[in-house]
Amino acid sequence: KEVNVYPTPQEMDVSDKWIKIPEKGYRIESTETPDTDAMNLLKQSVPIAEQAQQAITIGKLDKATDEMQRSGAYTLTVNSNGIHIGIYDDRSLFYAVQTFRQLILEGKELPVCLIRDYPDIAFRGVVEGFYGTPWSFENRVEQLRFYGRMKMNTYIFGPKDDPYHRSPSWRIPYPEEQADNIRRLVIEARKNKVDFVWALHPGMDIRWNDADRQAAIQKLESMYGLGVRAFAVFFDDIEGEGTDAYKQAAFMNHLKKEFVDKKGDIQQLILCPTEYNKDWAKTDYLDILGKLLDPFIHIMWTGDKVVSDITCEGLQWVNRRIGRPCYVWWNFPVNDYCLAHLLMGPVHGLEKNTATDMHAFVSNPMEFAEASKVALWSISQFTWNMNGFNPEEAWYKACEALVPEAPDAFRLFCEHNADIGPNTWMFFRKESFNSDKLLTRFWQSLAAGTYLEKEAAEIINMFAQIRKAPETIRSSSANEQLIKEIGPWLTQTTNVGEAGVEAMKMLELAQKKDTENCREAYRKTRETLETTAVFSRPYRRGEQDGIRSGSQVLLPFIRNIVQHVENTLLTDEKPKEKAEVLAGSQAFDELSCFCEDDMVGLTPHFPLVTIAPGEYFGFRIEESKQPVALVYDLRKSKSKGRQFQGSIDGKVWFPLRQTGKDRLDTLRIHEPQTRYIRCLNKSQTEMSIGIGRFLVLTEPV
Ligand code: LTM
Repeated sequence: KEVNVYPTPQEMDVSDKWIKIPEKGYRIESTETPDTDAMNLLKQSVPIAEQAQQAITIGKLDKATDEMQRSGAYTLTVNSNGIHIGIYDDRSLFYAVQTFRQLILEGKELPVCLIRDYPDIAFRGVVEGFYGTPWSFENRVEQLRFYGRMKMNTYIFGPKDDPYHRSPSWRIPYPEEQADNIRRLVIEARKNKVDFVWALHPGMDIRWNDADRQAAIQKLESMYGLGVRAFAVFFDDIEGEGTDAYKQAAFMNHLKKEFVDKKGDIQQLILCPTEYNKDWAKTDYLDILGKLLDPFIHIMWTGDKVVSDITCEGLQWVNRRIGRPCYVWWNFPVNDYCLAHLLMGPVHGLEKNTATDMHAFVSNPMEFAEASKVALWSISQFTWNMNGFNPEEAWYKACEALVPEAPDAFRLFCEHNADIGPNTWMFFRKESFNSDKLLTRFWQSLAAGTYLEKEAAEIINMFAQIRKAPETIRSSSANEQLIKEIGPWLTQTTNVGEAGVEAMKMLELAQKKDTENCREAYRKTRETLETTAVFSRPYRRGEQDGIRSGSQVLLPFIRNIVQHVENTLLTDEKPKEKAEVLAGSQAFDELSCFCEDDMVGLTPHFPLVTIAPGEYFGFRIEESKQPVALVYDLRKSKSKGRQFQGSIDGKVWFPLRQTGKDRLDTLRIHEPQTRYIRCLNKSQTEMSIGIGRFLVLTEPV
């Protein structure tokens, strides 16, 4: 008989004795008026009857040590005399019942146990703060229920693409239907003991005057009217007037004095600063906030970079400057900067000794609410009980909780959909972590001249399982929302599995020197790889470069196998020429190219470099490929004087459509014979550029 409670309680002493839940159930004896939501939950778990012999007693915690004086702290004792729950507040009873529910075995038995439990971090949860399609009302209701179950107590509403959250419509109240949805969400949040925090994002067009101060208070008033009792103001990702630290501090203090203090029942007031990570904090901005901001106001922080690990050292650095423990906004598993990827892997990169260095920890998720639960599950464990958190174990359990009908298939899917791909933040997460050793050993041996037969059989079997997993998930999971969200990646994972199976068959034939059949298998492998590639086309927004699965380990392995066969048996299939960097500036001497089945590009070069007038960087595409579109993301690059050009022969250049001021965009390439692509400094002055992404999507000729 196993006892599993999530998040893992701080102290749990479980004996091997089990007691039967009495048929008549329990009567309740409470010194407090017990929380109604917790009681409803309890009634769903065991029969409650006034006449029952056995009692569930509920009382205030006595001898409450510091950690037991935190909202949500509880004790739970189960023995043959009955059940006792010790509570600090209403949240405590709700959480005790959540734990109690997990102890019950098949509705009949309970282990004799003693649990003493409390959160490591006071405020834990989610900031819906991504760019992209905001979560639906239904998604949010389900999330709030999930947070209740996982003992997370904070949900911050701040989706970048909600017009009433951000400039220019932040001054306008929500239309009736949306307002009503928020009202209902606040009620749902309350039922689940979650603080619903509504965030305002006024920085793009705020004027630091009475009218806008008034407009902000009026907007908060309208949200207060919908039941909201916790607020945030975001000043992230803005430029100009709005970024002034003195003005922001004065504005926030005004909200504190004129709104929060007057209301008297506001739970939280939070600021997301403009310099919200160490990489960007190069001025005295944070010190000013630290000195001037009312201590009631908490300050958000994403870490050393926009997307980065959370370390003790990093948190202490910012805390010294802001004069209070920061409010962590963790940018994981958000994927709005790497839309081709789903981030379904384990949660790594959170240092365990950080509890006292933060006031709160909220995670920014993907626009896919259900899929985000894999990471959120782990985040609930980490924030509740850091020492009890084990990333692999939590991930393993999360997959089971989300797709209980086919946990192994879902784990396999998640394992091969964890890579982030090249990104500006150089944030890396391991993918295919259970198969990379086998694949590396096999490939290294093959490259050195030995074909490992037993391992080849294992690998073909592994690819066959990968190919099958998506269908198993689709046909067995009852979670329709999840299937809808991850649908394109399910299809892509099948394609990758198929390409792997074909490649391994081809390699076996190559080993047998069966040229004819090997060539046939080679064609099939290439075709399957092209399916993978075609499927990776941009599909939603400008910066999206497709649907990527298995991009870190599986696809590079398959490509290696194809190249190996081209270099050994099918030498006539070898591509005539390779893609090549064009570096018309010494600054770019270190650039290199990458080639995939459906794209050619420059590997990212994040440090900013200066390019003089007339200088350029770019690349030449292999003859076997036809360019379709240029995708770029150039950090800190000004658009003025910058021109994207194409050429057929490398001598005569023509402009690709010149775009506006976007840092990132996708340009169609209309001339199929284009072989050369570059970005030229056509201006009379130097410009600085960092290359996040500069690549061309291709099709076979
Ligand atoms: O991280 C912050 C404070 N702001 C934005 C988020 O809205 C966005 O989701 C993440 C990830 O791209 N990066 C940001 O800069």
